[in-house]
Amino acid sequence: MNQNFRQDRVTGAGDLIRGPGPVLVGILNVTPDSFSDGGEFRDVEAAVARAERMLDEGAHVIDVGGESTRPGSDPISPEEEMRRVVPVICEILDERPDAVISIDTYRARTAEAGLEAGASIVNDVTALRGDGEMVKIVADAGCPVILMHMQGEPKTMQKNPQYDDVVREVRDFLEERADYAVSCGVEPENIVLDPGIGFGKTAEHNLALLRRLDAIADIGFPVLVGASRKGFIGGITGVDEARERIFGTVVATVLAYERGATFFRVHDVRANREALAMAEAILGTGLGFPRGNQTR
Ligand code: HH2
Repeated sequence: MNQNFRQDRVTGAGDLIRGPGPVLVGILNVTPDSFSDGGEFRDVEAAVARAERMLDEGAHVIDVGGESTRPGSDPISPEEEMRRVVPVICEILDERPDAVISIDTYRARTAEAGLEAGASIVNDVTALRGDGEMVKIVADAGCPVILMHMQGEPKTMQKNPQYDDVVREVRDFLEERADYAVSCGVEPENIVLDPGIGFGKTAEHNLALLRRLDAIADIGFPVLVGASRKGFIGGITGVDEARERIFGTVVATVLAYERGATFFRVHDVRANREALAMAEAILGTGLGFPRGNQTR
């Protein structure tokens, strides 16, 4: 166990992911170029205000990212990524010491810096393939990790995504990545799987995965869905402006919940929380949303 990580935080995050009921992960992009909110939360003050608002609206986790992975995006340097995210994590925790923070990065050094600053979950869109050192950071920290499927890399992934059977291939990939993580010392109860909506997938691929999320949930780990405001929702609903794709997003959230997803990475926390509260009530699955902001 790496003692630089704040053990109380990591334990709290583990309890959170193992708890019952849906988990709302609020998106905080500290980037100039994210697809729906790029540039909005670049300075620390604006980013912290956004995080606090999402916590007040019911987010259980704040996912802080310093590099856009939107289709066509270029990577930035690790130094720049750390410069963007570490002060924001520190400042959120100064204001809200109980906040659970995940760090959205595929770089081990950034993950390590984020964990040292007080983040307690690693969200890796490469599912531990992007940086050979990442699995060790996660295993040593004993923290939860989100393993996401992506075909190709952000720069080119939407050019011509191809699958014979998208559900089977994504399922097999995630199962293999979870096995790899466990073989390297990650605790199985710290793993969350994510089909990677919009990452090397056409609208049809995204819809097939959302329709058959039960196949991903059957692997035996909690499932995260990140459909919020994404392009395929714009294509279906005719809403060009990403930040206006709230209605399409909440339908994706609710139907994903019905099919077994329990983590939802969203921009619009309040709308998704209210939709999930209704879904829980109708399905009779709920323990009752809303619960305390950060303690479940
Ligand atoms: N989507 C994005 C970024 N990180 N992480 C997980 N686990 N799952 C996702 O679906 C996911 C993710 C892309 O969305 P966003 O952060 O809003 O935009 P950008 O990459 O342009 O910053």
